[in-house]
Amino acid sequence: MSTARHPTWTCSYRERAVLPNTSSLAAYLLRLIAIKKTNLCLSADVTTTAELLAIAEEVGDSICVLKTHADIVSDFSDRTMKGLRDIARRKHFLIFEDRKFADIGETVQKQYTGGPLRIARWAEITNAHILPGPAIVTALREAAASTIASYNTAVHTEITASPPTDHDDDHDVVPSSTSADPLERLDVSHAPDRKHSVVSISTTISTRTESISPHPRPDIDHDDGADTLALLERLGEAPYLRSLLLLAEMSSEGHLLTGAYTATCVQIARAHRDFVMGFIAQHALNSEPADNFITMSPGVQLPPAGQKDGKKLGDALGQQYNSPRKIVLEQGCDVIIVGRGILKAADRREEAERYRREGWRAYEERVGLLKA
Ligand code: S5P
Repeated sequence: MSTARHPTWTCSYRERAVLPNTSSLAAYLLRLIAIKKTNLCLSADVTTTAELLAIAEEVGDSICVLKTHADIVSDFSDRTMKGLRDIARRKHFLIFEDRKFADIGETVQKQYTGGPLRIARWAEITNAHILPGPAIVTALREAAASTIASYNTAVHTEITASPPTDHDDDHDVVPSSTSADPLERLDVSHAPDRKHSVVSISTTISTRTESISPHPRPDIDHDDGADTLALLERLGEAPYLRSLLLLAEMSSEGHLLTGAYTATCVQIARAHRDFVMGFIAQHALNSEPADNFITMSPGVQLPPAGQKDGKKLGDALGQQYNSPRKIVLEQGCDVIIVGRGILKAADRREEAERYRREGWRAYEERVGLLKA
């Protein structure tokens, strides 16, 4: 597969945000990456809510995406979802639930929206194998659309209080919420002990749908000297939209996602550009002029600080590691996914920064912003 010279290879993340065929969520992510100067995704493979929220808080400033395995979190609950969403909003990153769906359409819809995890509700990104055929994508897209339709509403809560009474202190102040985050809005409707007799609530509902014609954002896309915080402020919250990554290659030794399988994966993605943001793969897979898929790559590790790249790294269970430089500069991938490389470090914040710097430098070198 000849992918090395595709134009996206040398395009900046900012330039790619405005290419045709870029969904709003992909454009948001590309701008987020450009503003925070990070193409690092943390794979937060921890087993309790406390650990998950702690690591998100600790490295949130250094990442563009936080990847979860919700099914290994022993006490996963609404508190986990809300906590994660809250940190994602404050620290500006997207959430990717690494669910690796691989069943028939009817089943994946239920797995995506229901059960104890309700993934579609809190994770902007998830992923799927194409083993069952292309209907897995249409099924997940349909489920995402209905989740968006039920939650992505602009809720205007208007309070009409009766004339003041002696019991005014009993009136809660009900916050008016127009947050893009349904978990936030749910809180408003569940506020305790509301005095229903004196409060009337009117709700306006509107829905947004995903578009693959990116909207120009001159306030972000042109350098006017604004600093990172100001740009993040302008970027705003992530839109309440959903996107899918297809597993086109794996990092593990002897995996079967090769050749014709990988090529079929790309074809399926092209038929669903509004929903499929890109791939989990070890190489960039853009090859047709209209392609602007984002490749996220796991199996990334650095040798300990101070040591040079040496022998090939791996674990005892088939995982194979490459350096950020190899993955981004030589293989043209867009986001590096790092788990144990950061999770096992003594200073995880500092280690995340080391990976961020390496990944960013490799990107700058690839697109010609930095000389080798
Ligand atoms: O091919 C793959 C695809 C994925 S999503 N290889 C992977 O390792 N992953 C995931 O990336 C894996 O499930 C794990 O969550 C993470 C890699 O973790 P690490 O500790 O090896 O960096």
